[in-house]
Amino acid sequence: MDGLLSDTIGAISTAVGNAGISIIRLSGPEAFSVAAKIFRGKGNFYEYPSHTIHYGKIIDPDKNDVIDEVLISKMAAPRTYTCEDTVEINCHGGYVTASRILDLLYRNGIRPAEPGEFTKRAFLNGRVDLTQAEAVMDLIGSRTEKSSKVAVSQLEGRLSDRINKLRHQLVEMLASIEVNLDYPEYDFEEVTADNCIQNISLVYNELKNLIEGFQYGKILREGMEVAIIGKPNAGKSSLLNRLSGKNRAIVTEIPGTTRDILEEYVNILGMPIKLIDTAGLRATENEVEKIGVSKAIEVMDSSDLILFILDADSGFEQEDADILEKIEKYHEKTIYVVNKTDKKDEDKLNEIKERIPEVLEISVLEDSGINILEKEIYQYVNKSNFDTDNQLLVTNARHKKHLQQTLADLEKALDGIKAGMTMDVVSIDIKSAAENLGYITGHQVSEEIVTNIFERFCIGK
Ligand SMILES: Nc1nc2c(ncn2[C@@H]2O[C@H](COP(=O)(O)OP(=O)(O)OP(=O)(O)O)[C@@H](O)[C@H]2O)c(=O)[nH]1
Ligand SMILES: [Mg+2]
Repeated sequence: MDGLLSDTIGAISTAVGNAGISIIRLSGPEAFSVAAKIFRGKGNFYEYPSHTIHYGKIIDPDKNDVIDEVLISKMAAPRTYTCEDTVEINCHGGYVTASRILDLLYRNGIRPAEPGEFTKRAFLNGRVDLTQAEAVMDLIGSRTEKSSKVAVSQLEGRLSDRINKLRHQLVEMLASIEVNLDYPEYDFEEVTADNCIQNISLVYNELKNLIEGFQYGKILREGMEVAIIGKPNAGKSSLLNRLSGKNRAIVTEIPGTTRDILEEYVNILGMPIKLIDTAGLRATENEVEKIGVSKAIEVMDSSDLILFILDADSGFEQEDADILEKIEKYHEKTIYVVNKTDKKDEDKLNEIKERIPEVLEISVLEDSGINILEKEIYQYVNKSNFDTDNQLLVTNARHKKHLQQTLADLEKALDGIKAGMTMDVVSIDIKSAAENLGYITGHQVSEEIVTNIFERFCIGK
């Protein structure tokens, strides 16, 4: 057996903290012998059938101390998460009990699992591929139902199936080229420039579609970034507090209250949104405020959507005109909102409506118009024609990078064929493309990448 997998690992698999129960998981060749040593229940642990659960006690064999009453599950390789012998101990929750059991296990030859090591073993033992392993991580981190749906679909291997199919097409093409070159005496079907271009283009277009879905996938995974922009005192922080349901930002009637960028994750109609509150935009001499203003301008550029907040209490002012000018180039990704419509000063409101006809009227104070704003934000994300339930989405930056490299390789191959290069030269680029696709699913992957990916897992998974 691989040296890396010959030891037995253990960790608390449930969240750290006070809870009804905690689950400690062991995986590896010594899992059963160590469990047998510290568990006292009815009968002999070794004789329990696989995939059964048993009541008993965890005893420190050195001191004969009872540590906890537990339920223990025994699962024999290979039908387990890691494909190795696995034991799960359901003990009472709370950090102290679980830590005492863990400590006992470590004293008896179990090694503490590194973050993601259980899933890494599942990968190294061939039970899941890399995209599936990464999906486990996404699932743990998903903030909404939609993003967890995408992760589950990757966990089921849909993305890997597609990538493998495309990779297989390239490998077949390589094989045909090689057969043609190496065995000209045999009567194989000739690989012509035309059918090569055709085959490569098919793969190329499919990859392109996958990459185009990335931006939307990223929004689902990490949350769409929505920046709240406007002049001081318009009610930006009040809106952040209202949408997040928390008293997150300081709100005062003093213009220039918010100085720094504030971020808060909110869930709008099932969509993860990263709301960003910013400093009110105005010309200022105050050094701190100046930095805040320039940060707000940066955020305008990087965010996926801007909410430009105007103020019905003050009407349309020079500061609004200045912002309007700055925001013009982001018109496509801006929702215009006028707050404080409870003030009922029709003239001032009309002043704003004249300048910005399509402005959404809200009052954070009276909680009016907020639902409509939430719907608009939601619709903005969904106006891209993505059917999240059925569309295969690339959500992971690592996958996207390799897809882009594959595309570049295929472009080179296509250019080469068109420039009349010989097939053995062209096949170098096709081979590189196939390799790049292999990196995504881990069919060809260096230890370095594997380690890098699994380090980001939480311990116990
Ligand atoms: N009447 C009324 N007052 C509001 C409304 N929303 C916010 N305010 C008040 O407007 C003032 C400014 O609110 P903030 O949320 O701090 O405004 P801001 O845009 O974050 O201001 P800066 O951080 O200074 O840029 C506070 O006194 C709020 O209570 C509203 O809908 N109606
Ligand atoms: Mg503020």
